[in-house]
Amino acid sequence: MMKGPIACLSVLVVLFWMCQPGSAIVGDIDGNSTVNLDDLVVLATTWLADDCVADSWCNQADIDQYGDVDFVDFVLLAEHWLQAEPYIITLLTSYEPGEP
Ligand SMILES: [Ca+2]
Ligand SMILES: [Ca+2]
Repeated sequence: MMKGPIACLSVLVVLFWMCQPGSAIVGDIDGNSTVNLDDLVVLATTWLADDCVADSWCNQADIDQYGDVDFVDFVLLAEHWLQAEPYIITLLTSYEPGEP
């Protein structure tokens, strides 16, 4: 079991990670910590949109944030296909106060 400064540093790293908006995985369009078919569906429904703007970026499907959803975004998603954040990060970031 970790104790002392290393344990405190580990807690700070996890808290810092939790405070970051959205998923850290490129291609995780829906922000559920996994790059899978759900993200591909979002990309497909906005395919070839060319009016993507800041904040929404066409429902985050404009992964490279160049203003359109095209093959570059598809390649970025494909490069990270089936990647997932470690379970502990998913568990901590999905916690809702009041849950057991
Ligand atoms: Ca996802
Ligand atoms: Ca794009």
